[in-house]
Order: sequence, then structure tokens, then C-alpha cells
Amino acid sequence: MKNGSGSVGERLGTGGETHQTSNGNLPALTTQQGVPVSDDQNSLKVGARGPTALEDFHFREKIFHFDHERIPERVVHARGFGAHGYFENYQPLTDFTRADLFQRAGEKTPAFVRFSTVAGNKGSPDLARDVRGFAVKLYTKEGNWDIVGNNIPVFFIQDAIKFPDLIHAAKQEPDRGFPQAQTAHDNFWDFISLMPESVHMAMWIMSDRAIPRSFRFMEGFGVHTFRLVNAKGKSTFVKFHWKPKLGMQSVVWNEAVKINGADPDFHRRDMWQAIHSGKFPEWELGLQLFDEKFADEFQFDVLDATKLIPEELIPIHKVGRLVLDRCVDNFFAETEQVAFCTNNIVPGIDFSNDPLLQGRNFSYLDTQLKRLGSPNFTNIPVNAPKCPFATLQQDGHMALVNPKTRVNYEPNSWPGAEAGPRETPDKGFHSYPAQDEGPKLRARSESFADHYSQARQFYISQTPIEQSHIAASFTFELSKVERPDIRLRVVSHLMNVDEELANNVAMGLGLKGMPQRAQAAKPTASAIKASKALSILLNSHQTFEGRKLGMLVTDGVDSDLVAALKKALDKEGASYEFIAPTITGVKASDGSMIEANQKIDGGPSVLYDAVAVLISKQGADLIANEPAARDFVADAYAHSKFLGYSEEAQPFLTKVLGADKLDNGFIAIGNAKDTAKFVQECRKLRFWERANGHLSNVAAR
Ligand code: HDE
Repeated sequence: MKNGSGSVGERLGTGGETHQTSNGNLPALTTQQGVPVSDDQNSLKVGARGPTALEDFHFREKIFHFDHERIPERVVHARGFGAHGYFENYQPLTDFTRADLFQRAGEKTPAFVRFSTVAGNKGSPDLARDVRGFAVKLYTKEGNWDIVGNNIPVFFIQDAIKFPDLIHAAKQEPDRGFPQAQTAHDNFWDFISLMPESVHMAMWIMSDRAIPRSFRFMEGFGVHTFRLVNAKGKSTFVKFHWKPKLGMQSVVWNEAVKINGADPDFHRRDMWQAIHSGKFPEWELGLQLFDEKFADEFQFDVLDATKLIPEELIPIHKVGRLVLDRCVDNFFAETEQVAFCTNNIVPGIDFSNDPLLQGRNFSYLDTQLKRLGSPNFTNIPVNAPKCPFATLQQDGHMALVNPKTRVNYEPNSWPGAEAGPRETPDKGFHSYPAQDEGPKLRARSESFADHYSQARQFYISQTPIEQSHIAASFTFELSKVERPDIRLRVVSHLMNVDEELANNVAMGLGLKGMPQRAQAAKPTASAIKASKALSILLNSHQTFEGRKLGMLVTDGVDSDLVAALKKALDKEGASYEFIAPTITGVKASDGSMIEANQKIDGGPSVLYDAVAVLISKQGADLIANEPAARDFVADAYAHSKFLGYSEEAQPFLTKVLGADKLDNGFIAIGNAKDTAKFVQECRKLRFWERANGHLSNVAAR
């Protein structure tokens, strides 16, 4: 039998088991010690039906290794997906920083990025309502720099000492081990409602930001204030932003719930497919730069990670782009073993006193020892610098990079190459000599006390449809909370954010009256201005590029329409899949076969950004009563998607939805010209007018 590049002999053993043997072209299977294996199907026994012999070193080695395959999953951000790429610098930033990667225009620095969810375990679904991790490792010529950020620019807490409490409250409740990857439970909202500082972040996670369409369509943020330091030692404060080239996009909650069932790997599959099809995901690095004067005058404390700086106040300078162009060769070796550390910075970058960042600088290094089991985790290729490096550290578990000379200390007086590495005061890392003094005390700065103004700013910056999603998700989550007093406490905080929001949530929960407004350390700044940059919908890029159309087809589908639609999608840079009654595919009107990507119940419309129903008359009769086909259309409608349809499909749509439901989001596709119009409409991504209609109906009630 031929298999791959080598030839394999195949025979059945005495018990009918399959033995594949290398005929010389494929490598011989060996033990870890290099001993060739003659039989990998049977353990060594005393007689074919007898006990297994303890001396079977091949069996014991194989099982021993298998037993130890797992390492502890990350305590947070356990589920993730990584990819390789590069950062390309646009212009020298020498005025601001001496960081080597920013010194030359066009310089490309290798990068590894890992996206993640926070609360769920390693096997949890991708579309959990959650913050996404956006961790970037840049292998610069002066060491590795990790920007370990999220897709939300603020955080729940102000002091790292509260992190274990936050995460305990968010993850599964300890007595029952559930719920998995969900914040919709008592412990989470109990904690949040007792931590007013978390209200701003709560607004973000109840918004569409927490259910992104994919990693490719979300922003990233360094969150904390950092410093850039130039060659003269001058410091400028900076916040880091990643802006997705194709714009932001999210799904709706009902869709997220269904995606989790239909394809729990939706986000990682999306990234994999994009990279493998050569449509490399891309973000631009944006910097918000400001000085001490701005920091002193700003309404909020720049060291408070529950606050952002509106782009309207400090604009974002785009300084380079991040391109992901290569999937990992081995998931475990790279994505699982990558060790991001906030303390990995390079000359030209420095920390601020943000107490969250200061705490993280301890936690990340510490956690790698637990996870990877050795202080030598930097010996793992994905973690190793790509520039020359030389330490005098040695030994420990799994030491792979070992000195070859006699000298493992300095100062020393050994001559020549044996002398080993030395300090480099000019090139070396110098901490920015910030002046800090004060009494030693456990305290929170009063400048951290405004917990509601930016929460309000976020809310008033959203479109009505986005606001309705926020109200709906608060209502959903709190409806899963069993204790009424916790529900009330959350609403009492929302009253400090926005009366309308609080009322809508209270109505959704069926509250008989409103609770007392939560006591605020500082009153909400009612004059706070909206910031357009905070809305996803107000920043739409009006393109269908990088998105995916699902085409529902049956035998007899019009081959000209399919060809025209494919052409229009290719031109747009979008992709497509065919969904058919069987996976073999369908016979089109010209007799050609169209292979299906999905059988109809495996390709629900939630997996696509827009759908086209291109069925023939006989096809429509065939699927008319098929629940999966009906759901395909009903869900696309409910999720405000654009829907293209052939003339023969109209009766089916009318039957499923009702004649009055075929609004302007439905585009009849009769000829090639219509396909272009349909794809053009799809650039709006969703037909929100449909949902807005529902909103005004609700308001009228
Ligand atoms: Fe993390 N966080 N974190 N975090 N975090 C970890 O490190 C921690 C915080 C973030 O893909 C852990 O290697 C503390 C903010 C990402 O491998 C751990 C505090 C932000 C990742 C840890 C925070 C993040 C982590 C667990 C409060 C956004 C995944 C495994 C002070 C700016 C990195 C690990 C990856 C992972 C601690 C808060 C982002 C335990 C103590 C704020 C993207 O070290």
C-alpha cells in the first residue's frame, strides 16, 4: 500500500490487528532510546492469552510518557490559539524610544501571538462571553518584548492583590464545578457588585466586545500606561493599541450560544483557515503618547487600569503593522508552552507604577515555573530570544542551553573566549529613574475613586442597537443569578451609570421597584462626552473582505448564479461554503457537480456572516420540512443577516418566516448583476434596521 511519501507494507496479525511496516522508505519506529520497534500493536505476554510481562520496556515507556502528556493548564487564559508572524515598523521613533525594533523604517521583527479566553478551561467553547487575551511576543534584536494585552482597554480591578478573588469568583463555583466559561452565576456578580471599581469593565464584557466574530476582527490593548524612553533618557507615557485591518465585528448572543454547539472551535478554525488560505490577519500598532503634564491634568489617574484615555483626547499614532502569516507546527510546543511575561521588556520601554502592572510583573514569571516545570522555560524555542544571549545561569530541570566553558561567574580573570559575558552599560537596560517616595502604607489613591463616569461614557458612546445588547446581556446574566439581592445590587450600580439602562435591566428582570442607588465614592460626571471610538458599529469598515458567505444549494441550483456569486465574493476578498442536503454535494443546472462543504445540519447559518439560499424548485420541496433548513433561514433572519435568494427560494422563505418578513435585508438574486449588489449590501455586515424595528416595537409596548 502507498501511504504519503513512503511505502508501507500492511498485514493482518493473528488476532486480526493491522500491522503497518516500513518497507525502507519510511523511518523505523523506535523507542525514545532509539531501539527499533518490531510490533507496536501487542504488548509482551507470557503466551498469547497470558499476563503482560513487566520487562516490556517499550510498553512501559510508551504508557509512562502518555501518563505525563499534560502540563497544568493556565490558571486563566487556558484556552488559546497562537500563530507566528512579524511586526513591521513604519517610521523611526527615535524621538520617543530607543527600543531597537522602532529605530528603522521597514524593519521586520518576528512575532508570536496567542489569543485566548479568560475564564473557561482548555476545552471550553470559543464563543463564551468573555474578555479575549491578545498576547504578543516580539523577538527584537535586544531581547524579547511581551505586550500581554486584552481585547478590552480596561480591567476589573485596580490592585493586583484582588486578582485571585476576581478569578475565583468568575470561574466554576468550587463546590459544584460549574458553570464552565460563564460569568452568568451568583459568585461572579456577587463579587462584581461589591467592587464598584469593576463597573466600567462590566459594561464592556456585557457589550458585543465580549463575543467577537473572530480574533481577526477585534482590537487589542496593552491596558496599562507604560513608558517609552529615548536614547537621551527622556520618558513619554504610552498606551498600546492594536487596530484590526478589516475592522471590528461581533456576533449576537443568541448566535454565540448556537455557534458554541455547532463549532466550539469557531475562533481557532477561523484563524487557521485565514492563514492557510493566505489571507493573513493584520493589525496596526497604535500609540497614545502623553507627558506628565497631561497625566497630572487628566480627569482620571493614568495609573488606574479601570480607566482609558479617549482617542478624542489623545489621538492614536499608527506606527507599524502586525501580520500573522504562519500557523504553528505543533500546538503543544508553541501555543501551549509559550510563556508570556509582562516583565519581558527591552531597552527603550519601561513600566509605570500602575499597581496592577506591578503585580503582574511578579505573577507571570512565577506562573511559568508551575506550568512549564523548570526555570529553563526560555530554552523552549518559542520562548527563546532570536538575538544573541548569554547568561551565567545554569542547570535545573531540562537545561538545554548549557555553557561549554569553565567559567560560570563574573567578575573573573580568565582570558579570551573563556572569560564569558560582561555588563554593557551603554547598550544595557536602564530603568527610567522615576522619583518615587512616600510612607509605606496599604492604601488606594483617592484619584482612583471615580468608578462610574467612564462606565457612563462607554454606554452613551454606543449606538441604540449596541445599548440594547448591553441591557439584554445584563438581564440574561442576572437572570441566571439565583439570589435576588445580588441582582438588585447590580442594578443599583447601573443606576449610577445610566437611568435608562438600569430601568431596562430592571424591566427585563421583572423587578417590582428600583433599589436604592449604590453609594458612590465620587458622583458620576454627567458632563462626560461620548467617544465614538468606543462603539463597534460606528467604526465599521464597510467591507465584506475576510468574511464568509454560506450558500444553501440543492440539485438543480442555477450554475450561472453560483458562478457569478463566487466571482463577486472573490473580488471582494470574501470566502464561501456550500451547504447541501448531503455532503457529496449537488448537481447544478448545467449538469456540473458542486461539492458541499457542509451537510445542512452541520452548517447552520450562525457559522456565516451572510447567507444565500439558491435552491431550485424541486430542492425547495425537498427541504421545506427539514428543521435544519428552516433554522438556517430563521436564524439568519433573527440575527439580522443579509440573505440573498433565488426566485425559486422565495416560497420557501415565505413559508418559514411569513410573507411580511422579507425586508430590505433580503436581496433577490436573479442575474449576475444582482450578485454584485448583494455582496455590496453585505458590506454593512448586518441589517440592523431589522433589529431596530424590534427595538421600537419593544419600546412601544
Ligand atoms: Fe493576566 N495572567 N493577570 N492579565 N493574562 C495570566 O499568566 C495576572 C491581566 C493576560 O496567552 C497568567 O502565563 C494577574 C490584565 C493574558 O499565555 C497569570 C493580573 C491583562 C494572558 C496572570 C492579571 C491580562 C494572561 C496565567 C492582575 C490585560 C494569557 C497564565 C494584576 C492587560 C497569556 C500565564 C497567554 C495570563 C496573572 C491581569 C492579560 C496567572 C496577577 C489586566 C493575555 O500569570
